[in-house]
Amino acid sequence: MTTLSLPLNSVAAQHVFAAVNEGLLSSPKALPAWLFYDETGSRLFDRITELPEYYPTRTERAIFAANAAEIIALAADSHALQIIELGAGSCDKTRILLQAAVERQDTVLYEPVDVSPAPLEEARERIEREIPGVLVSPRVQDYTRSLALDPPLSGERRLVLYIGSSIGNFEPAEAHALLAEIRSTLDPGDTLLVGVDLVKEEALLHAAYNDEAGVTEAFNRNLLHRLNRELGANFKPDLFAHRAIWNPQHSRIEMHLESLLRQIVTIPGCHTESGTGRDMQIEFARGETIHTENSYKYRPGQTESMLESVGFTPLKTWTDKRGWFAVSLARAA
Ligand code: AVJ
Repeated sequence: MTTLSLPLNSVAAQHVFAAVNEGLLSSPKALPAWLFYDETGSRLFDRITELPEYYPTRTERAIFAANAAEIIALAADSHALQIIELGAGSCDKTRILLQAAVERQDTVLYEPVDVSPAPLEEARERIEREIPGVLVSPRVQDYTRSLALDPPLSGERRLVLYIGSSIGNFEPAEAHALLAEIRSTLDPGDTLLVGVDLVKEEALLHAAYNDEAGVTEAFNRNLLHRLNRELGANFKPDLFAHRAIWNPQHSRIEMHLESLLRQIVTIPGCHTESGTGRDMQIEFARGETIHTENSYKYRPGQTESMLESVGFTPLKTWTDKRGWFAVSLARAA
């Protein structure tokens, strides 16, 4: 029996261990999508957003570019705005909205929240250099576990950004609960901007998650590399194939890692709340998969009704010409 004590000293590693303990010892095997975003994974995701096949990021950015002034004006409702972003990552598209906000008011407080610290730090440096007037106050936090927002500065209204189709990772009931949680932390008058990817032709969806260059494949497999790095597991990532398939019943792209043969993987034990200290032996049948992500695609109007059901009043929805992506603004009622 090997007992790993060093890497698991951090709370973060224990969080990873707990997720693995829960997801790989159950059947079917699954891991939560937040595990993708270590430093390597965040960089791979940034490369995904630039792939020719991956339309969501550039489509949402175009919607912001065309409508930023209107979005900000509607959200502000003649007050000053403070902007909070959940799952901010590299904050790239947000800069368009921040630019529009500083054009209306001299200074804007911007609080990006993300589980990955490195992209947040880079974004802070870049935004403060490129958009004078924006004060960036990053927060490393898993907003799905706790969403304690600071109270607004007096007289200011908060605009929460939940963009990039991040909500697509959640099952409908979880998405609903998360929006309800966001609503409960806001005051009447505050607003929420949600970006969702829309249902479209299957070939387009399939290509976006099965790119020619193999970046999505690397992003998916990085999860196993991460478990090797952080938990001392002995996954051979090449023995798992990237699978991304459209599930029409659930209106979602599913990503899986499929074991190419029968194999047993060992994860050293650890003494934590969820660990017994004994090594974990994980057996994979040939063809068995680890379900690593769901990416739900919405139908027009669906976001608005969900927002309404948790106490928001939908104000306006913007889409692109092809109807591929939608951005909805709603006010806390
Ligand atoms: C960051 C959740 C919006 O679902 O499209 C990209 C993540 N996964 N390629 C998405 C992702 C594979 C992405 N989200």
